[in-house]
Amino acid sequence: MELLKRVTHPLVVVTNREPYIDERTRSGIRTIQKAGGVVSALDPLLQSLGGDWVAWGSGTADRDTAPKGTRLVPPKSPRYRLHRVFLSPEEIQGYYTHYANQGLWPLSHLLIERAQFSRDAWPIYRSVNQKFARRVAQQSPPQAWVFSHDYQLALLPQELKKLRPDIAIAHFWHIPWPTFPVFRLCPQYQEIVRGLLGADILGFQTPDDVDNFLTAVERTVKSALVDRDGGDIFWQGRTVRVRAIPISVDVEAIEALVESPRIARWARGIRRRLKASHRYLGVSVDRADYTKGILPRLAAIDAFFDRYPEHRGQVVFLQVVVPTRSEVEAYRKLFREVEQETLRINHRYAYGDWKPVITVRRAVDRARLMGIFRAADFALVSSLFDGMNLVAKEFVSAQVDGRGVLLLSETAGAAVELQEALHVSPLDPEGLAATLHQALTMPVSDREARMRRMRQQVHEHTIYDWMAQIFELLQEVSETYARS
Ligand code: GDG
Repeated sequence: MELLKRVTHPLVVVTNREPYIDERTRSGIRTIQKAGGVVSALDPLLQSLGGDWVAWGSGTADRDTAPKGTRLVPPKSPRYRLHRVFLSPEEIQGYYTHYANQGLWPLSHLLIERAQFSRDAWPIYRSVNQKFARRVAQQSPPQAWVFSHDYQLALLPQELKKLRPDIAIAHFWHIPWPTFPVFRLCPQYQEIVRGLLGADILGFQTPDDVDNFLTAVERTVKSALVDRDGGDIFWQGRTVRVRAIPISVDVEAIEALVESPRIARWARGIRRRLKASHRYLGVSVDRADYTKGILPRLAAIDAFFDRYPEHRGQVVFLQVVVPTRSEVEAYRKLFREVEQETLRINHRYAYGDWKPVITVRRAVDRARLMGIFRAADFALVSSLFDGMNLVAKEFVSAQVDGRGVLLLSETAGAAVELQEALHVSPLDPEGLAATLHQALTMPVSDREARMRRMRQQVHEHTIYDWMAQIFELLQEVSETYARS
């Protein structure tokens, strides 16, 4: 892998969630591998390079398999070290459930009224970030490269820099960075900004996120010098490089998956059945999160069948809704509401053997999911706000036959790059319904041309290009350190 050559220092990855979770089951301990985009890209890299990964040990058997926190992974053919940070129930509540998921998450997605910052949660968030920093400092070889992630660990860069100034730190913020008047609503906004400035490289998904962050720094840290054009911040004798580095997917791995005989056969089977009944398949896949706009999307589907009755009996809409963060009431409520809405729509329109909406309420095997993306005629991504949205890029990657249409919220980060998608406003059900009608009646040549251009885009900007950009910047930082 070309990428391997770019990693010239020992690599330490830090995420909230661990790549391998050990769970206690009736038949013994089972290791589950997380299948998110970041994990599935970084895991093979660490498997080739060796190295260290620090994460919260959240599995029920994590303490059994690694009493001191460290174990070798993957379990069957160990290639790198996974260091688990164990958290008490109070720490989980304060750090994860409250401060990160009920505070920073909704605020960063501009859902101000959902954001709650309890006084008690903040010191816990801070101390868990310090705990992570101590663990990373302990495990990192001299002059290591640390690649840390996201809003759960906003204070980690600063805490780590204090302990280990020799380490080059790249921190990637996966979710949107809101405008300053919104971000200022976080009672600890100054601490969060300063916490992140401990990094040498700060990666965001879009140029707007970078802009918003630079403004937050200008307004918060008066002694910092901000070069808006270059994206560099000079502060306390250091340079922080702030860049838009949009995350992507492993397009070739997805293509290989959907072209594998088993999945290709399965996708063909779906298509044959659809053709036999003259039907189109639409798909959407989300964690059951209020930022993903699932309820407004269902309202749009309702409007679609109401406005365009000619599509009744012809279009089947498959939505995969994966339970997530069920410790937060808002998430449990949403899950119930999606179910009720689906029932209502199906009750209103279904007839004979046709049901307009099929909901799968659990995680689907990744290979099959990609097979569904290949077979689908259109995908509907209608997030209210989204840092990027990998589903949009996965759908494009899986469309090896090149005929599907992507309807994509213009407020998802992915819309910046996927210009040939049909952009929709997530809060305009009528407009979304009209765009859906347009997608289904568009000439095939038009659909193919759009998909071709989007496929070219994902081929030119893969997850490996994303990592390569981070590593290139880390190299720059290490060279500067070596000179000073
Ligand atoms: C955050 C940001 C940003 C979903 N259901 C199943 C399943 N998935 C996989 C998808 C995709 C991933 O989970 C979801 O990624 P998204 O990007 O759509 O959304 P978030 O989880 O909110 O991620 C987001 C991302 O970080 C990366 O920077 O794009 O904006 O919010 O890979 O395919 N995978 C399987 N079964 C499922 O049922 N196997």
